[in-house]
Amino acid sequence: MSLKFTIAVACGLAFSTPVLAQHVEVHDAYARAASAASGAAFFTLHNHGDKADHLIGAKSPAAQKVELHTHREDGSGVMRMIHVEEGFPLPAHGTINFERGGNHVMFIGLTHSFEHGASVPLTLIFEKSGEVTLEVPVDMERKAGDHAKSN
Ligand SMILES: [Cu+2]
Repeated sequence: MSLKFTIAVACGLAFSTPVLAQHVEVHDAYARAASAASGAAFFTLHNHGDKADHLIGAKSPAAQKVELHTHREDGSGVMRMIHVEEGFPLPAHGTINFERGGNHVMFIGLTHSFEHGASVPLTLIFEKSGEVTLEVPVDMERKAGDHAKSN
C-alpha cells in the first residue's frame, strides 16, 4: 500500500477525502455560505509533480458564477475581496492554501442555499492537470484556521 493511499484512507475518516488528478491533490476542502446568495470554498492544493501547474478557473452547478478570489489590502488599509482573473500558479512540489481571509473560490448567485452537512460539487480547472471535480462538504461550524484532525 502506498503512503499516498494510506493518507487518503486516514483523511476519509476525517470527512475530507483528498482528490487526486495526476499530480495535483485537493486536500481538506470545505465550503460555507457567505450570504443567502453567495458562498466560498477553501482547501489546500498540493502539486506532487515535478512540473509547475496553474489553477486557471473553477465551475460548479451550485452557483451562476464561480470565481477565483483573494483578499488584498487597498490603499487605506482595508482588506478587499478581488477576482484573480489570472488564477494561481502552483509550483512543482508546491502548495497553495485557500483559507478564510485569503484565497478562496467564490460562488456568486447560489442555485441552492448552502446547508450545513450537505455538499457542493466543485470543478477546479488546471492548465496541465485538466479538470478536478470534488464534492465539497458545507461546514458552517468550522472556525477560520481550523484544519481537519488528520492534518
Ligand atoms: Cu470572494
